[in-house]
Amino acid sequence: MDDTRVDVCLQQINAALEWLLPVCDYDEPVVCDAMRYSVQGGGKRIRPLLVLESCRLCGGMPETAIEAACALEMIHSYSLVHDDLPCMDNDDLRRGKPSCHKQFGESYALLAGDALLTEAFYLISTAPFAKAEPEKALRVIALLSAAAGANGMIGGQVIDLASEGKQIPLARLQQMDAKKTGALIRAACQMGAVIAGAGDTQTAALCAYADCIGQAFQIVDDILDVTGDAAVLGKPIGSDAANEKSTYVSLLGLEGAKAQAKALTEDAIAHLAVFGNDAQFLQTLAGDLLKRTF
Ligand code: GRG
Repeated sequence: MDDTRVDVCLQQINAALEWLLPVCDYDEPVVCDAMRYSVQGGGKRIRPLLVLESCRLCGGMPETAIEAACALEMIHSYSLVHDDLPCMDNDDLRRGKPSCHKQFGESYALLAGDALLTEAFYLISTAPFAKAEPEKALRVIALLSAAAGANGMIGGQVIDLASEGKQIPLARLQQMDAKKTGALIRAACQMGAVIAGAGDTQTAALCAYADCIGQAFQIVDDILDVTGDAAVLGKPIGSDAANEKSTYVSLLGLEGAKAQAKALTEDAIAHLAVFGNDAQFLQTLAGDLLKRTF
């Protein structure tokens, strides 16, 4: 990928998150500190990158989508904070640092996650693009809330919890991951498209691209849990096997999972054909996600 362009986008996202996260207006800043700690903890920023680039690719100005991009990253961060809690995965490490509840305690981690989710929607509803074009903001809010909600990301987590200690078939694993991982990735592309005022063909192509990279992303996650380097990943490996979880690796074998991720990445890139030569950023992003080591 054009490293300079990615670096510029990442700097914009990180700077925007810094000033868009709420500042505490009373004398107990612990939850605001926990929110900042969790959001600014070294994530890859894939979802906000997808929002900004989808917007640009559909003819919009990426700057108009920055609040929506940051809101999505806040929701992603909340999901990680809650996922690490003792009542969920009970993970002590996230991105190589103590997880939020290890650093701030369970009660404050719970509240920080709740606040990140709530503030995300405040951010979109008060963004400049929402004031200029409120109907677009309503569509973005509907997309994001559906993707994060009971039939989206939360639904994926429910299937995950209900599958504990069981072997599940491939179709069930795909359904779980389409919700748990895929829904926010698809929403990222859709949100960028809506803000740009994209037509149906562009939106459909971006959704198809997102669905392919979303599934490939989860397959690579499963592969890294077997072959990854714990120091690079920032968390221990082997947890899926230790918990006897069905994964793409357990169901397809390591080589089968790698082949599936590669095929999905190629399909993702093919779906970008409608954008011609302008889609290089998203093409390269798909390839980079396939090769990622963390
Ligand atoms: C809200 C209770 C509650 C649970 C949410 C979806 C979910 C449940 C938790 C997310 C945890 C998880 C492992 C989801 C799978 C998707 C995934 C691989 C997330 C990691 O995303 P990256 O790699 O993270 O983009 P970084 O650290 O780069 O931001």
